[in-house]
Order: sequence, then C-alpha cells, then structure tokens
Amino acid sequence: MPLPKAELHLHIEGTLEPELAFALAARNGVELPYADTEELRKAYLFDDLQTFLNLYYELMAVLRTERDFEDLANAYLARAAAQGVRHAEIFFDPQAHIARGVAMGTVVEGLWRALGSSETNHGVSTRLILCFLRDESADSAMRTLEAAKPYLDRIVGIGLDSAEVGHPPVKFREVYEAAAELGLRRVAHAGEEGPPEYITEALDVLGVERVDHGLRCMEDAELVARLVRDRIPLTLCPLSNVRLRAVDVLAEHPLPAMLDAGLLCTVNSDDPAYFGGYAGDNFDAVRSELGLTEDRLRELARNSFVASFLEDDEELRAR
Ligand code: ES4
Ligand code: ZN
Repeated sequence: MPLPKAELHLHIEGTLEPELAFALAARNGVELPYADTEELRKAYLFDDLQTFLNLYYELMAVLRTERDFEDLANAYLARAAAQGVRHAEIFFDPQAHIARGVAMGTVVEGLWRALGSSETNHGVSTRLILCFLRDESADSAMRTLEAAKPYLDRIVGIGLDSAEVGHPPVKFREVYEAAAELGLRRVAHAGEEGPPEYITEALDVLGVERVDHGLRCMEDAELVARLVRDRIPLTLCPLSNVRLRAVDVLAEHPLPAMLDAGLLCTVNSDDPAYFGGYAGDNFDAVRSELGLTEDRLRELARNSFVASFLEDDEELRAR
C-alpha cells in the first residue's frame, strides 16, 4: 500500500499522456505535428523550463471540449489514486485555453465533471487553483480573474506559473490584491529558475501562503529562517527538477538538507506526463536516490495534508 498523501503541485495540462493526446486529436480532428506516440515521446528532449513549456502549450491544442477536460482529469485522478493520493489541489492554465478560443466555462465545467464526483469515483478529494501565466501581461491576468468570477464556487485559489525569470511576482500585485478581496487563497511558483528574491517578493507583495518549488531559498539563509519560522510550505517536485535541470541528478537534490533545516517540504509531481512520474513515483525516487528514512517519508506525507487547503476535519479524514 502506497503512503496516503496529498498532491499540491500538479498542472492538469501536464498530465496529458501521449496516448490521450492522440486520442483527443483524432476525436477533435486536430493535426499533431508528430506521426505517433513514439515520435512524440522523442520530442521530450527539453532540458530547461522554456523548451518544456513550448511542447506543453503545443499539445494543449487537442483540448477543445468539456468532455476533453473531463477525460483528462479522470485519467489523472485514476492514476493518482493508484499511487496513494487522497487529495489533489489541481492547477489549470485558463489563459492558454482562452487564447485558443476555448472558453473559461468549457475548461472549468469540464474539469468539474471529473472533480465533482472524484471522491465517489476515485476516493480523491480535490480543489482547483487558477494559475496566471506570468509571461503574459498583468492586464491579461486581471481579465482572466474577471472571467473566472461566475465559477468562484469551484476555485479555491490562484497561482502563478509559466516562464519565471524576467517576470517577478511584483508584476501581479494588483491581481493578487483583487483575488484576496474575493476570498481566494494565494500561492505562486517562485525560486524554481528564478532567484530567492522572487520568493521573498511572493511572500511580501503577493501575500502567498504556500510557495511552489521554492528550491532556491537555500541560497538565502535569512529567507530559510523566515520560511521555517512562519511554517510556509514548499511544494517541491523532485523529478521535475531533474528533467528541467534545476539539479544535475536526483542524488544531489537539496530535499534532505531542506528537511534538516526544518522547512515544511512536500513532494509533488508538477507535470507527470512529461517528467517521468506521478506523486508516488516522486516518493519512490526520493526514497531510493536520497536515502530518506521511512520516518522522513511519513513526515513528507503528513506535511502534504498540513500544507493543503483542507479544513481540519477534512484533513483528518483524508489521511
Ligand atoms: C510548469 Cl514546471 C512548471 N513551471 C512553471 N510553469 C509551469 N506550467 C506547467 N509546468
Ligand atoms: Zn509547476
């Protein structure tokens, strides 16, 4: 039995497996520039964030209808459940869909067809987090928040993703303020490729209560002390860090040092169809490559529930 765990850093578009991509392409009459799944797998040669993102956005072309988003989410939830995930907080990138003529309502209603029955069908409770693309303008983010207003009963919070360097958190100050006024929880990717200053800024300017990745906090001792003191969770993604070359090899991942420093770390999968594994695979990888003890692994699983947006009573039931 895999450890019961919560997944807190998961882009639903990053769960699109090549087989499903081709099935949806056929269903929607979309032409993919790859002959078959084997040729597509060969395109997974990225070794930095931008090269990965180019492929990630290209493949989204196959997602067109509510049913597509429903099928995508159901496929993820079934895989997650099989690896011990009991709760999933799921990012989605509406701007990447709206730009292709797919409406916010299609995306949210489609995902909700799967998420709304996930506890019954998969034994996985869920939350939805709307991510803004940080390489798009702040105006675009604000328009996206506006478009999400009819669906806020299905969205727990907001996040910030896509190309990090050159797009500091402060660019999104106003949209985070507006989201806070709407009662939305706030997280942001920071310190994946960007410097530790982006983590500090995400805390100070955006008021985030959880940091996605946050890996590069280790370059700033004062920041580490603050994250420890304030119990700010970090959603680490070890296999993602290897594939995108944030670390050279998994054996050199700073996770053990981060746990030793007292940071509230969690282990997540980011874009599992692209990075070689789902949540359980990430746990297995850090167990074998980083020599984490069973106690440390249990701590990581417990942290995932503590760091989640579940209420206390829901949290106890989930774990
Ligand atoms: C992402 Cl790994 C990663 N980083 C930033 N933005 C993303 N969107 C999807 N995966
Ligand atoms: Zn991510």
